[in-house]
Amino acid sequence: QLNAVIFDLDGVITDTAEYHFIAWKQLAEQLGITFDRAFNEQLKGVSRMESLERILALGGQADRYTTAEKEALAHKKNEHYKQLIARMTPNDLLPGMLDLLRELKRNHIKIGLASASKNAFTVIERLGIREYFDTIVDAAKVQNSKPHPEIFLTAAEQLRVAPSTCVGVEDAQAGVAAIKAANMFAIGVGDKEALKEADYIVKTTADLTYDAIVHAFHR
Ligand code: B16
Ligand code: MG
Repeated sequence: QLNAVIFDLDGVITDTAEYHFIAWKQLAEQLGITFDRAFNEQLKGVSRMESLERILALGGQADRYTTAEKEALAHKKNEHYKQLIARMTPNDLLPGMLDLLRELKRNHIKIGLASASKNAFTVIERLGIREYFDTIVDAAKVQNSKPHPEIFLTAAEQLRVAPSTCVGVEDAQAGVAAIKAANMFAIGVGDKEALKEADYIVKTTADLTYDAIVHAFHR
């Protein structure tokens, strides 16, 4: 029986990856590091500090800064990111997502959020979908980042449902791995090759309908 659907945020509900990209790119340029969209793909689902480490490593600057300096750099990126997301509106919801949330509610399926972003609350508020979520678990509430299952397990616990009755939805490989490790049914949104660990894959959120989820889960 399907009791809950637990969503990742960035790349599933909305495309904040673009804003992360703009903010990291500006910081990287100030440090003399250039990176492109292809590299940005590798930052999806990865925490803020780990993203910074990867960018510094890309520029051959892995050992150049102290921990305090790195925290200041990450803070600077986040301030820019916060400016960008402050302008988000319900129009920034990915195709079909509002319908899906409505359908889940109508069918009494619980809805959770499991996001590696510390800005998850703000984004959900800006998108105007706070009311749909029965629980929101973000990076500030867990010790271990994806692919560790903690964030998905915490969401299931707060929803008071068994993990095996949950569907998790992710766009990142580490996220799909986290869902599988939590013993949930994993739906991947995006590239078949990259997300091959998922139990069911859709190309875009437009294909992520309530019926498709229920069918896949009971197959
Ligand atoms: P913040 P998700 C992740 O969110 C993003 O995919 C990733 O690119 C970002 O670095 C991470 O959140 C941390 O975000 O700096 O706002 O705490 O995909 O797990 O919803
Ligand atoms: Mg994501």
